[in-house]
Amino acid sequence: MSDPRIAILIPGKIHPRVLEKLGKLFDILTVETGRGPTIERETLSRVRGVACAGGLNAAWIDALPNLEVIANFGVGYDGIDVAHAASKGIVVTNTPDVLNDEVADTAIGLLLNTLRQMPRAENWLRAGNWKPGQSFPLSPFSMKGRHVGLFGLGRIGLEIAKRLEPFKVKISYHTRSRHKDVAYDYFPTLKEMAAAVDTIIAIVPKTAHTHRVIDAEILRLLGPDGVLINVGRGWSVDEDALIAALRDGKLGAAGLDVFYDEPVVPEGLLSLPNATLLPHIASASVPTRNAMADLVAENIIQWFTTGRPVTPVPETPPRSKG
Ligand code: A2R
Repeated sequence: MSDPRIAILIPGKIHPRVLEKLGKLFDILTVETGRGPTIERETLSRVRGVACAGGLNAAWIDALPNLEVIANFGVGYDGIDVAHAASKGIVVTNTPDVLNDEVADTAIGLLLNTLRQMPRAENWLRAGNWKPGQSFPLSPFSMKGRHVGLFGLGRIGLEIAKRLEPFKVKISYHTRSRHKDVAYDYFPTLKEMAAAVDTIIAIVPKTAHTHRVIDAEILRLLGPDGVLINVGRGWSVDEDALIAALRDGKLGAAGLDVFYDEPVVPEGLLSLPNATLLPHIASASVPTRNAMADLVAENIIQWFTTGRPVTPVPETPPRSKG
């Protein structure tokens, strides 16, 4: 299928493979992102699809009178005003599943690094500190004997849990609804789980209900040997409370791949030795990002060929176009 009359808008940067795939079939318009659209009305009216990695607000959606589909690069689609899109019958798609393994692998790596301080040990070696009679200090924490609570047990959370099993740690989880098909202990509230476990791995989406829910109280319950790992969204953590808890020894350590106001990382975190910090790389390998790009393109292509996008989000109608 090739229809150059259909214009696909790409606001901001996106993986080059999306441009390459869609460029063979559609008229691609690339524009800077910003508060709202500045291109002329006639061009905007030709746009029937959007592929984006940085979100799309209501102003953009309203400026595109013939928009039918918004394909998001990423499983989390909190940057898109989905309620607004849904109210206008516009389908939103995301890229679930293709990144589960990569994000779960990263979560395990981040947990191990946080517990065993491997990045710090390597820096110590590279700085020439390893001399006869000198050894890197013992890590205060170990994976051994931990009780890990997964905050979120969806597609990615389940993969993290499966990877934790061979480490012989105890595994529990908190979600709003209990999973009948897993044997892990369920906690109906985050607070109850935090009181029972010594490690939390957060892998929940950014929603109105997950805003700064990992607060001073949750961190206090994890305790001085407690560890927080976040590979979901920085939105879920009260970063000021986290900095204070790490600084005051009320929480043992934290490993973060996501931050509240990315790419801004608070100075308070940067200066803490018990924080392991990554620049939102959980899905960022060449193969996984290629798979995500292919799924973005495929969602648009399928919408305009069969009327059935591959991975529509639950909030927008999984209806057929034709
Ligand atoms: O609450 P449930 O039963 O819907 O479980 C979901 C859980 N979850 C929550 N748990 C507790 N309190 C909440 N307010 C809450 N909201 C959601 O998060 C489910 O177990 C999990 C989300 O799973 P999935 O929708 O399968 O998402 P996936 O693919 O695992 O990705 C998670 C997030 C993305 O939204 C991005 O923000 C990030 O990871 O990359």
